[in-house]
Order: sequence, then structure tokens, then C-alpha cells
Amino acid sequence: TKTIREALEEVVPRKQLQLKQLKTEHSQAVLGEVTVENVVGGMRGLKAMLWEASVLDPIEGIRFHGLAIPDCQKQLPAAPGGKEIIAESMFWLLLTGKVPTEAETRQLSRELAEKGDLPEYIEKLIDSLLARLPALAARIYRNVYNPGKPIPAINKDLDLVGNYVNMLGFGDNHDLTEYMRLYIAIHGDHEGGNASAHTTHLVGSTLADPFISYSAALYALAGPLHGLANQEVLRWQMNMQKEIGDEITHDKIKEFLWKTLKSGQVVPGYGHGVLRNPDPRFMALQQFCESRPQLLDDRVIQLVRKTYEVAPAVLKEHGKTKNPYPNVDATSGCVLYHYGLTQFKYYTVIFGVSRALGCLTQLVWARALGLPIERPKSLSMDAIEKLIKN
Ligand code: AMX
Repeated sequence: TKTIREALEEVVPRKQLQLKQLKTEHSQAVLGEVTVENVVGGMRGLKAMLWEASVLDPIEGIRFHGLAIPDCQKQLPAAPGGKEIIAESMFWLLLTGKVPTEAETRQLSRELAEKGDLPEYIEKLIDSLLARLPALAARIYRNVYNPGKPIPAINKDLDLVGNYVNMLGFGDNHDLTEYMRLYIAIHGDHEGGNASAHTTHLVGSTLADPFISYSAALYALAGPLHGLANQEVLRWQMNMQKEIGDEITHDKIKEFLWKTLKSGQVVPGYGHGVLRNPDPRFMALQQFCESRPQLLDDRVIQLVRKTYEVAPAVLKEHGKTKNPYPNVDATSGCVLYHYGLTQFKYYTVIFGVSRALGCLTQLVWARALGLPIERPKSLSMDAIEKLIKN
């Protein structure tokens, strides 16, 4: 059984060599063209970043080192007594490109749990941020929503998310714990170009420490077009429920969708910068609901499912978005709400605990490979016009 450090040490020299060869043998190879659309359109589709852990295919969705979400669900170890993927096995895969054994996963859980108490000073180990995030995020939740109640100590025999849910005060809810395990594992990474991952990479490239780099990412995650969307979805679905009442019909949902669109708002939870199909993370969370009848009885969850039956056609007719299908945020918050985690302002914090897996993985690689400070070239509109004319 290896530790994660040993597993990483095996991979680092190979990757360092790969980078060296790319730089010495292929540095002038052309990977694509830069169009005006790339520059004025938020760099969509521009191949301009190194990111090791995951690749996002517009049709298939995310793959973590080649493994799609169903592959991960089959291959990555779960927690003792659980069935869902856990953060540790996902982190191991993201960082090393290998599927950990059960013993390796348990060992990482223990290592993180041992480092998970909030210390008085900052250690420089990268994965200790990761280890402390649950305690930090749980403390915020308890201080804001449940002040004065003691927070349980970290249980060294429990996985990262098991401990997190425990510290949030929901430790006796096995279904919520399993949901959070799945949620945190599959939100872990989504390639490098999304706003939070890219922010970590950019800030980290200045050699700012991982705490600062990831804090910057959380500000990006807090935007309603990105991570805040999952709480916006719930708010929006609940408003829909209020407006259409108990009798949920496709026509009433359609009417509400058009009202949203005509007021100039986006439909939260739909559309994506890269994906052009329903998000497999959305499908995985829907499957979780399908296996639990009490979730299927929940009005908001029913509304989310019915909205999915109607919204793609409405968005196609509206004709703006390139992707009329749901992203993961269309469903993630409503299940948390069902299980009693009703403070939706907090949902983006949970997303933030998860996204650290991928962002910090790449930060480790950026350091191991000695990647330079990021510094793309910018252009004015006059300069673009001049280049077009030439
Ligand atoms: N509802 C209505 N209009 C939408 C839309 C939606 N869900 N998604 C995109 N559009 C519109 C855009 O606003 C844009 O309009 P414009 O031409 O008037 O500016 C047009 O369709 C083209 O946009 P696009 O190329 O399809 O999308 P994008 O890459 O510019 O933006 C995203 C992607 C996610 C920001 C956008 O789809 C959106 O705002 N979705 C709703 C918010 C959301 O769910 N965000 C979460 C994304 C996942 C995540 O980061 N957690």
C-alpha cells in the first residue's frame, strides 16, 4: 500500500520528462488558430492552458484521466458502509492518474483526518488545505446558522466528507452523507478553463500560496453564472412552485420558463460554456434520486425533473443558448434542501469544498513541473482590426 505522496513521487519524474520533451522538441508546433471570436468571446474554445486531471468533451461530459462518471462509480473505492465515490479516491485519481486501492483510500482518509484540525499556524503542505477545508466550512456553517452548538471532533476513522457532514450536524443522516460524497467527488474537477479553476491557476502561477490561490477561486465560484447557480436554481424552482401551485403541468412550467426568459434572465442550471448535451453529473445526481423513493416524492425534486422534460425545447425555441440542456446545478441544491440543509446561501461553499480537489491537484502539478507565471497577450480592438487587414 502506497501513500499518496509515494504514488505522486512515482509519476512526477515521468511528467517532468514529458514536459521537457514537449518544450525542447515541439515548442513551435501549432495546436490551433486564434480567431477574433476567441479573443472577444471570453476565450471560449481557445487551447491555451495546461491542465492534467480532466478533459471536458462537449458531448460526453467530464472524464477524469479518461474515466467517465459511471466508470468512476464502478472503479473508485467508496466509504466503509457506503456506495458512493468519496473525495479521497477522486483526489487520488485526479492527482496521480491512478485508481487507488481500498487500503490506499482508507490511508488517505486517515492522513487527511489527522491533519484536519484547524491549527494555530499554517503548514506548507498542499493537501493540508484540502484536509482543513471541511472543518473550516463546517465551522462557518455552524457559526452562522447554529451558533453556540459544539462541533464534533474529527473522527480519524471516517472519510473526509463523512467528517464534514458530521461537523455540519447531519452525521446521523446516512443518505445525506452518501449524497454529499457523490456530490463532492463529481464536482471535484471540470478541466482547467472554468472560472474557478482558471483563477486558482492564474493566481498560483505568481507563486502565491495555495490558500491565497484557492481563496481567489472562491470569489469566482461565487458568481451566479458559475458556482452560485446551484443556489439560484433552488430559489428559482421554489418561486416556480409558489407560482404554479400544487398541480404541476408541462404548460405551467413552460409559461414560467418564458416569463423568466422574457424578463431578460437566464434559466439557472441550463446552458454551459463547453457542454452541448445534458451534463453527466446532472444525470448521476438524478440517478441518486431515482434510487430513493422519498426523494422522488419531494415536490421540488419533482419540479426539477418536470422542468427537465420541458426546458430544452423552450430554450431551443428561445434560440440563444448553444446548450439547451441542464448542467449539474439544475439538480444539486434541491437534494440538499430535501435533507434539511435548507440554507441555500451555503451551497456554493459546499461546491467550494469540492472544487479544491481539482484546483489543488493542478497547483501541485504546476509546482512539480515548474510552470511559469501566466501572461497571455492582450489586444485592443484597433489591433485586432489591423491584424485582420494584414
Ligand atoms: N438561459 C437563457 N439564456 C441563456 C442561457 C440560459 N440558461 N445560457 C446561455 N444563454 C444565452 C447567453 O446569455 C447568451 O446570450 P447573449 O447572446 O444575449 O449574450 C447566449 O445564450 C449564448 O450563450 P452560450 O454561448 O450558450 O453560453 P456561454 O458560454 O456564454 O455561457 C453559461 C455559459 C453557463 C454562463 C450560461 O449558459 C448561463 O448563464 N447559464 C445559466 C447559469 C448557470 O446555470 N450557470 C452554471 C454553469 C455551470 C457552473 O459553472 N456551475
